[in-house]
Amino acid sequence: MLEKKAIQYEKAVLIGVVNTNQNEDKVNEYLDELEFLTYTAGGEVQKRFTQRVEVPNPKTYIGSGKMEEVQRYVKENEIGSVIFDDELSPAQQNNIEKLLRCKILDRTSLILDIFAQRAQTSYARTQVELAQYEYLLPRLTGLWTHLERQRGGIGMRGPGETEIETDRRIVRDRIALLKRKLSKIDRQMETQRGNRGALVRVALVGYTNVGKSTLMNVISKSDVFAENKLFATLDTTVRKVVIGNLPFLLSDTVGFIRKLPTQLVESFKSTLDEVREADLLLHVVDISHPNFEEHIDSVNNILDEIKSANKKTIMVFNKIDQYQPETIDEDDLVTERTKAHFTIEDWKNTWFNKIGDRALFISALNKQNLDEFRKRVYDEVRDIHVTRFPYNNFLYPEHLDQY
Ligand SMILES: Nc1nc2c(ncn2[C@@H]2O[C@H](COP(=O)(O)OP(=O)(O)OP(=O)(O)O)[C@@H](O)[C@H]2O)c(=O)[nH]1
Ligand SMILES: [Mg+2]
Repeated sequence: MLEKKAIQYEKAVLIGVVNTNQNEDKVNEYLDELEFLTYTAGGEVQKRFTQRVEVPNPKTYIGSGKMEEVQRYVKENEIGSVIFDDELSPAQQNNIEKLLRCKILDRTSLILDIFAQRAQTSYARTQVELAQYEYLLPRLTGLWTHLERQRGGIGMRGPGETEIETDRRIVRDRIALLKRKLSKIDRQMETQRGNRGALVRVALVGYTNVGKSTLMNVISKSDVFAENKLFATLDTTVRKVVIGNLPFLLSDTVGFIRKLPTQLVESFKSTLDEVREADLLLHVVDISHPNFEEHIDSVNNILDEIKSANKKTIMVFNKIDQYQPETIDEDDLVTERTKAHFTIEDWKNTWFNKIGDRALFISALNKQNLDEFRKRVYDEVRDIHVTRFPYNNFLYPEHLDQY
């Protein structure tokens, strides 16, 4: 009989701050996401601490009274990691670690850790390693040295394990080496992309866990890894898809997230080339997520960062099967109707008013509305195709009877 391996989840607590930019509800939403990230990294959240802090304490981020409370809790409950929902300065990280005597992570190091854990190919591993070294460089002095590094777990994967005590010079050399290695792979990939000819290129983009890989799988009948954790996909997969008689290339790539560490955007540049060089973007959105509008903004910001914000885009609202609007009882005259009460029809109208038929509502899982999806993608790809190959226009009849 196969031995069942129990997954050991490491105990963690989360810390977030309330201020004028983020009220209590918002912080809790952010902490929900941080909890999901923690779970993806292998941690189990035992408690959340929040404090109203207008300007973070330069030494310890939160105030000393709150810190004592956290300290007691960490000690009494054998907490392995304390995770902050923001980037800590190297000094803050150092000070807090001395006080709490456990691993201190921030949003950036947690995301880097998940990327390190998930990187499959040597290309992805090299990119993550580079990002981790860039993150570590300003934090080298005394970081984690009083902890047993062998313990491993969250935040301990990747280059930190063996080389944390080495001096900056060695880290800088390593960064230079990784950059050289990456630029060599980049050149190879560029050639590969060049070999694909002039086929129209379509890229799936979107927040993490919205269903990009699931959609890729149903559209291209391929088998890309999809699961209900964050950052299931780190590499780019490209498939040739044929709708009707029209072939094009469809790529699925790494998902985005709010405050995606800049080190990652930087080192994943060439993975993101697939997006940068695409003719058409399919921006996939999880409409069942309460924060989906904010997710759209985060994705648009990153697209802007990689100079792809002005591309032709179809908004694909996915997971309509899971969408649950809040309801108001008929005799309830007090509750105000907000966007949370919108039905799918309301959202359709809102987006159709905004961008016309460049908004689509589907369920990749239940295969709802996929024919309309195929038709829309077909029409867009065809438009691009005929401008590129004006002379074989006749191959692509206006009306398709079947896909
Ligand atoms: N209910 C529902 N779940 C879906 C739908 N599409 C995808 N999912 C689920 O959402 C989760 C994430 O799907 P993925 O396809 O891995 O998402 P992704 O956007 O590729 O995620 P990353 O690669 O992590 O960025 C999986 O558990 C899917 O089964 C849908 O239409 N409805
Ligand atoms: Mg994916």
